[in-house]
Amino acid sequence: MAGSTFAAQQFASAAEVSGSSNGAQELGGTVFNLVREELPVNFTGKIRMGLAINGSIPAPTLRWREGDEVTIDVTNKLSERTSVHWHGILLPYQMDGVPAISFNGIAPGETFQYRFKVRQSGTYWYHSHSGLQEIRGMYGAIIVEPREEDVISADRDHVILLSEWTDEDPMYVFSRLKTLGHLSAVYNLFNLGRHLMSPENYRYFRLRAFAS
Ligand SMILES: [Cu+2]
Repeated sequence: MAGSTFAAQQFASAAEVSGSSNGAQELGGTVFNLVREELPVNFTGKIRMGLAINGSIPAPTLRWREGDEVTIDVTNKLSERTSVHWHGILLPYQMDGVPAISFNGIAPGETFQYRFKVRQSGTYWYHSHSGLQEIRGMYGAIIVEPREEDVISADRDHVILLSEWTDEDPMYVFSRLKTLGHLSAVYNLFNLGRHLMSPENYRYFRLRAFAS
């Protein structure tokens, strides 16, 4: 079908030019070093500066284990402040990573140490909570393995992480969002790029997962 061909081409070309066809690297254990810096990317035929963690967009997948204490050093090599929000993770508020709530963010050149006990299992994600850095690439998956035996067994474990990319300055896109009447979209930053387009340009994706 035309729709699925379009989807395949989009993913293939994006993977080719960004050199990330193998997906994000996976980091496991209890001690992590995450370095944030700019990275030239080419998702559309034009080179733009994205924001990477350890040279990767999406950011590395973090694999934790329920009950472990994890220590995560986040070093900011950007020229602006940054932060990490551990989305959906139960933790002390000082570790939540939202600037202006529990800390001022991580200044350029600074390293902030997050440390907390992992009290749950499942699939989560993390992202920058500073400005619109998330739109420019700062998001990644978290997998927390259960302490006891996993009730769901699988031969292979794959992470599918969907996102959008815009060549526009995310601040410009955000300012336009408010004039388009899609109020709910204001809260859904991942939809920024889509709402610049007219509905007839929307694309729908169907994902199939199977093992052979
Ligand atoms: Cu979040």
